[in-house]
Amino acid sequence: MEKPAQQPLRKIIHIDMDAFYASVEQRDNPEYRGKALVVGGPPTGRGVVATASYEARKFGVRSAMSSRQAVQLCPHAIFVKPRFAAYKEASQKIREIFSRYTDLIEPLSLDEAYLDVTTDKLGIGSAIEIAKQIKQAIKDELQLTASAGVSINKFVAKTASDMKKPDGLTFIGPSSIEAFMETLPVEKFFGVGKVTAQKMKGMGLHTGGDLKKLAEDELTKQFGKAGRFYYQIVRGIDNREVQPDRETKSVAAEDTFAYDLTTLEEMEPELDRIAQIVCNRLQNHQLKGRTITLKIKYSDFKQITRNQSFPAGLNDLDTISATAKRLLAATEVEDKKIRLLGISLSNFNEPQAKVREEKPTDQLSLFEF
Ligand code: DCP
Ligand code: MG
Repeated sequence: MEKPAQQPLRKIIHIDMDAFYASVEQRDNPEYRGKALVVGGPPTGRGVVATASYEARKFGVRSAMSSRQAVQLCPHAIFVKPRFAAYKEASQKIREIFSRYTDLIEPLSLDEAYLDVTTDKLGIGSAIEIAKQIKQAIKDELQLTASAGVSINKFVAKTASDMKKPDGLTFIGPSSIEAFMETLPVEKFFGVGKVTAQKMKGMGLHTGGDLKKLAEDELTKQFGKAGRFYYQIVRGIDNREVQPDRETKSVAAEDTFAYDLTTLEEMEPELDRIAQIVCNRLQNHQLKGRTITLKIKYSDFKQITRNQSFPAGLNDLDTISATAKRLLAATEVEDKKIRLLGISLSNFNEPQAKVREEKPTDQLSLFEF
C-alpha cells in the first residue's frame, strides 16, 4: 500500500478539572458550597495555598500564594487541609472515563491530561463530541466539572482549555490557529513566566503576533532554546506527541525572581516556599524521593545544581527545606547574585504512581527549556 503523503491532522483534547481540590471538598462537604474555600496549609505559619474555590478567587486568592496572604485578601475564607486520597480517587475515576475513548492518555497531574482521539475507540470521530461526552460523564458520575480544549496540537489544546473556565469547552480549528496565536498574550505562552513576560514586554513584545515578527535567530539569541519553540508555536506548529504512561522521574518547583537575590536572609524564605510546593506535589502523587536537588541560576544565567541522597524516600517539608538550605549554604552564596532557585526530588522508591514527569509549572514561575 502506498504511504499517504501527509499525516492526517491529529485530534487532541486537553482536559483540566475546575478548582480541583476545592471542588472535591465542596462536593463532599455541602456546607462549603457557594463559599470562599481555600485548600492548603494553615493561615498561620508558612502554609501555602494549593487551590481556592472560584468564590475565593474573586478576592485574588491564587495557588502557590502564602496562606497568610490569602487570609488578608479574603478574611472570611474557610481554610481546609488537603485530602490527597480523595483527589487521587477522583483522578483515577476521570482517567477511567478518558480510557473509554482512547488509550493515548498523557496525565500531566492529578487533574489534567492530554488525550489523542485522532482515532477513538468508539468510532465517534468528532473530538468536540468526545470532549462534550467526557465533560458530561465527569458531571454525572463524579459531580465535578472540567474544562476542555480541542485542537490539532497539545499547545493550542492546553491554552484553549483555560479560556472558558469553569465548565468550558473551546475548539480552535486548524484554520483559526494562526489568528489565535497572533492575539495570544505572551504570558499565556507555555514556559513564559513572570520574568520572561516582563522582558518580552520591555522589548515591545506583547502578543504572539509581536513574537512572529522576529526571526528565529533573534528569538534564540534573546530567549535561548525556548526561542525556537516560540518561533514554531506562533506559527501553530507543535509536533509533540501524546505520550501515555510516562513514569514520574522527578517532581520539582522553581521560581525566577523579579529582582536578583543577594543575601541568605532573602533566599531562605523563598526556599521554604518552594519546598512547600514541591512537598505538596509529592504528597499529591504519593511519592517519596531519595535525592533532593537544589538548582541555582545566577544573574549571569550560569546554572549549578547540588544534591544530596538519603537511604530512604522522603517527602516531608522539614527535611526538604533544611536540606535545600544546607546545600545552598555550601555554595558561593552571597558572592553572586541569584535569579532563580529550584528544588526537585528524584529517585523514587516505588514507581506505583504512574504519572508524568512533573515539570515546574509557571504557576510558580517559568520553566526553562
Ligand atoms: N495545586 C497545588 N499547588 C499549586 C497548583 C496546583 O497543590 N501551586 C493542586 C491544587 C489544584 C490542582 O493541583 O486543585 C490542580 O491545579 P490547577 O492548576 O489545574 O488548578 P485548579 O484545578 O485548582 O483550578 P483551575 O480551575 O484554574 O484549573
Ligand atoms: Mg485544574
